[in-house]
Amino acid sequence: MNYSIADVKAREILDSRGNPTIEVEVLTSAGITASAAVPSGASTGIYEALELRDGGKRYGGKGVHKAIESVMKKIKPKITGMDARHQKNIDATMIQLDGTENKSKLGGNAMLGVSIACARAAAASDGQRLYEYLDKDAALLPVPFFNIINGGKHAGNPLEFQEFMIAPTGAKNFHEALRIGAEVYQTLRGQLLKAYGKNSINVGDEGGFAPPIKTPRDALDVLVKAITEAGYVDDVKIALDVAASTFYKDGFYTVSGEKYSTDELIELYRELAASYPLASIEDPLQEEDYHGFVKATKLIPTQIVGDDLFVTNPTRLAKGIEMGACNALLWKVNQIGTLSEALEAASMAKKNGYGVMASHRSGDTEDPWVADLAVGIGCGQIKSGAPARGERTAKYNQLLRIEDWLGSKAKFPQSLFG
Ligand code: 2PG
Ligand code: MG
Repeated sequence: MNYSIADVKAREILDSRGNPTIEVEVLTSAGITASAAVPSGASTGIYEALELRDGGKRYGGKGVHKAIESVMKKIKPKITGMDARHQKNIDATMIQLDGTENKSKLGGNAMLGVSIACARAAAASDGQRLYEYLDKDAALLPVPFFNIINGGKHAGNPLEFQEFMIAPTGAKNFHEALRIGAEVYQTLRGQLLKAYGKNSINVGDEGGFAPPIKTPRDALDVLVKAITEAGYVDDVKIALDVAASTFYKDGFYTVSGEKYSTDELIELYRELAASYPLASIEDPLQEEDYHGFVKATKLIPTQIVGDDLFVTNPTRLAKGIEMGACNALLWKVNQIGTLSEALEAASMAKKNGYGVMASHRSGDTEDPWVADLAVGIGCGQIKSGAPARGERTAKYNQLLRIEDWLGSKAKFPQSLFG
């Protein structure tokens, strides 16, 4: 079997927000073709790998012709002839070629497309699925965290907190978790329609509802009501992605018209954790405040997930581990730009007792590779938005398939959060 890379192609496609993004195709000399589409965030951390965009008039400046040029003119000549299985070499070659801290020369988007497409080509060459290529013994499906109320930069409502998620931690397996999530989502839809009228069932970028709710407590009350009516009080926990950098300014956080210091905001989380079945809080503070995160991790009795703080960057994560900031990593491969570096971050997190939650982006595509990766690394947690909208269900449906393929070997976390 010949694994060498014979050709690389790149094209501009649209993401779920209607913005352009890059899709890369890798062809091996054995005739295997594999592709990967690259997602894109809205609440992007300032330390993320740079998305190379064209500027100018076309697509409001968001075109990706420059990223395509990176792939075709710079990356392709270097990786043609390389063994598609040699992921680390391929990624290291791109990192060297780029030569910048934040992948601004080639573009993190260009590099990620190549990186994932190579992994897929290698897997397909061996007749393997992507998750089993990463680990032939992979069998752990993740608990899904469904973002069913959207706020922040993902919606047009007044909520500052970005994501209100439900996690069916009491489910026996993945398909039951998905069903519970979908039932609560539909129950919530009915309740919102009754309580707030038609406008409240418009959805945000990740498929969650964006009702005209003003405070985090109101949103949490609405969630609890839906979970209760759907009959899953014992099976469903709640999680937040606050994305606090988006409402932080000059030392203060503004929530529902009130200013909070770091300590006051931590106190608010403690109160929320005492009143609601809160299991996980992502980015409770702004992305530069390592010391605040250390305090938050000590004082708040939930999983504390670092997204904009760590940006899936092994160096930033190592600092967090050293200091005791967070106890979980949000794992977004496009934040760092290559599969190898993302795998390094995930294994560093695991080795140090940190949880790992695999994640989509708010601007995503119908490509479900993150579902395979979540199973491949056996992280046990994933967030991919609401159980609705094609680019979100693409990931959940892929997890259903993987569960099916694994058959009796499939496992599901039985004691996530106790
Ligand atoms: C997040 C994500 C995904 P974005 O903050 O975790 O839900 O949003 O892709 O906009 O960064
Ligand atoms: Mg986040």
